[in-house]
Amino acid sequence: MKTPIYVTQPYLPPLAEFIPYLEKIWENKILTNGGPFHQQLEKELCEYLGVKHICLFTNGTIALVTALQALRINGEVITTPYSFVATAHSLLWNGIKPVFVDVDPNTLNLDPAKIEAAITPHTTAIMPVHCYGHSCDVDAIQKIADNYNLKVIYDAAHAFGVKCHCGSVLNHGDLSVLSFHATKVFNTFEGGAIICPDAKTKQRIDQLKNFGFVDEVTVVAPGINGKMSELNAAFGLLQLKHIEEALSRRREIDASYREQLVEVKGILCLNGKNQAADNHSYFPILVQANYPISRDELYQKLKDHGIFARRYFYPLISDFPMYRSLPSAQRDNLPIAADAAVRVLCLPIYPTLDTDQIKKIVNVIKEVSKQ
Ligand code: T4K
Repeated sequence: MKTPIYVTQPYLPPLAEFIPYLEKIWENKILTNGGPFHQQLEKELCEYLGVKHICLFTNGTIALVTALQALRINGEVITTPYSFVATAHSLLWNGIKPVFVDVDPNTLNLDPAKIEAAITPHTTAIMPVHCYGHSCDVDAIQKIADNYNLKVIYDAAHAFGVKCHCGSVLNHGDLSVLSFHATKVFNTFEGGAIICPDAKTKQRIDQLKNFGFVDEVTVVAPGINGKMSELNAAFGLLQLKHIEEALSRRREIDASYREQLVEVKGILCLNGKNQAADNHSYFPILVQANYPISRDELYQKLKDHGIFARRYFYPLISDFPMYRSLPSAQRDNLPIAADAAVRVLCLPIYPTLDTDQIKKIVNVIKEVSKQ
């Protein structure tokens, strides 16, 4: 029996280290509603990430939905088709029309050069994604937002710990949204967060994630229940103690793939351009036309060897039934994203992936290239 190798595996610290946290919860009987672990995790994450304020959530999707509510976004929002469906779904949940704009061929992030042409009198915001933890062109996007008086909400689900030229990438835009899902670099089983620049915005977001309550008898908005529980927050605190070793192992795996794949014709390894700190959350490769088989054939070949690489992000969001009739979803509007979606393959990367497993994955890719 071959042991399957998945695209990722959650980082789990030694179980014994989690017991004291559970004992504390059993002792004080606070399970949720902004308890002590929730507060401590907010504080420690602000310090670790280098951000001013953070609001913890049950997951990244509810955080995205709430971020849009917090800034009272409506009308049309410019976004990328090349992401996980939650990005655009958060717009539909708010009754907002997504307007898809094509991506940059080098980063596969929203192409700032194509944003202006998509702006209409109904546009209120831009929602870019730091895809794979590779930073968007934050300066160019901000310039456009300033010129047209638009808000910017970054879907930073992949960008935990990523730094660009001026510190944490999470400080750009009006808000940034993180995911702490099991498959992410930093996980709390399920979880998410909104990074915000000032205490007033944090207060509004904290109200919105708690039904809109201000106090026992005052409700100021039709809020949702998006609070992170004490169990998840406690796990996050423990994860944070191990984050450096997890990131450093990811860095080694990334370097090892690059070194071994550099000479394989037709395989292009994507990377974050000029970032001050990467998190190596994914290892995306593009299968080019001069590789002997197609991306889907390579995906299948790896699967036959028990290697479950994933086609993130295929299909494009704009191809799903609830989006495909939008004018901006049409193929001729999104040629770069459409091409990337049929070429990309995310190879397994996670801290416990060992050298032999990496070799096995690389060998399948190399063997094909010798055909
Ligand atoms: N924005 C962006 C750009 C996102 O990528 C995401 C989530 C969001 C927003 C929304 O954030 P959340 O609401 O999820 O916090 C996964 C994740 O479910 C999803 O969180 C993530 N993006 C997306 C890119 O990937 P799937 O359908 O690929 O997950 P799944 O269950 O197939 O897992 C992939 C592999 O991971 C499995 O083959 C095995 C391994 N795995 C997975 C889980 C859940 C484990 O080993 N243990 C586990 O518990 O969506």
